[in-house]
Amino acid sequence: MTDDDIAPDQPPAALPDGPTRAGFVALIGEPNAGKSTLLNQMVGAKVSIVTHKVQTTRARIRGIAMHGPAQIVFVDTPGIFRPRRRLDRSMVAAAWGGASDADIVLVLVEAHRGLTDGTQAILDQLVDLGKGTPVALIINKIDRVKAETLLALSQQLNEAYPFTETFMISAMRGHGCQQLRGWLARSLPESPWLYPEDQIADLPMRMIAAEITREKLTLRLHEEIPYQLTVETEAWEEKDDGSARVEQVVYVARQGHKGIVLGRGGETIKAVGQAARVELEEFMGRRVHLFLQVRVRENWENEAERYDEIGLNFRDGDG
Ligand SMILES: Nc1nc2c(ncn2[C@@H]2O[C@H](COP(=O)(O)OP(=O)(O)OP(=O)(O)O)[C@@H](O)[C@H]2O)c(=O)[nH]1
Ligand SMILES: [Mg+2]
Repeated sequence: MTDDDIAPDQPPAALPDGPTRAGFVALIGEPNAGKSTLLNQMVGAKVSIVTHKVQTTRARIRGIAMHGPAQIVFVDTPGIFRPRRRLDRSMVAAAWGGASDADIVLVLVEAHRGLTDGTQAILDQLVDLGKGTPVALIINKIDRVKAETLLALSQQLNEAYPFTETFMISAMRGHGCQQLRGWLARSLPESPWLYPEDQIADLPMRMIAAEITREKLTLRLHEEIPYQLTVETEAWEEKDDGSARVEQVVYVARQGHKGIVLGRGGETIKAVGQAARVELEEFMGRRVHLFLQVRVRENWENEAERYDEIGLNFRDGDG
């Protein structure tokens, strides 16, 4: 058994004798760096959606991990990039908000891409944030490169920014994650725990459900369509038999997108609904009846209510 083989479902430990620690650890980095994958790995459950496409995460998502006397609250954030649309600006603002509210910041960099212009821009802006928060470098996806390249990359990145600590990990495979977790647990401030110790996420269930559906849509749809839709849970009804009846709306920006999301004879939306339902049932541990509807709403990206629903600040998007 390696350090990383710790079962996520082990029984809760007895209350520790020493002081408890707790705090927020923000994950920031370019889109696709693996922030959500790392959060899920740390929490031991899929709390934040993951796809191979950039700009998957849209808002701040908290996942909670216990480590001995420490409660580590991971804050997943949208990738940081040069924003063009209102939605982009709100997303990037949410990411920086996550960083500035955190006790510890983790900057994720992809091992095979190294110090990109995008990462350099993030480091430049981190310097401006300058408030003495520990910032650790996380070189992720080490499974994609030869070990010999990592030392030079670490040196180059540490010359670009005075990181408190450097970790080389594979968020997907879990390599290096136990060391990172241990360091975080030791570095957080002494504090009472912020959540009940069996809580793993801080996001309403209807939002988690909408995110799961958006993940399935993003995986199935191409080009700009995933970026121009949003999903909301409109109704949630608990049934007597213990199941839940969940109604969701997919807002698309163009009439033409509606047909694509539905697919021929409705086959695309049907497959999306099925995949989302299976995952939601797994997450909740009970049966779900999921109903999806697609509505055209050309201007959803300029409606404050849509932003509220996904936990973004509409005003942050003011150009
Ligand atoms: N090979 C490899 N792939 C990884 C690793 N970590 C994440 N990935 C993959 O990288 C892609 C992006 O992962 P995400 O976790 O969605 O990345 P993100 O930083 O949250 O992306 P945004 O939400 O778009 O900002 C997915 O296809 C992951 O499976 C890793 O350690 N190794
Ligand atoms: Mg993400």
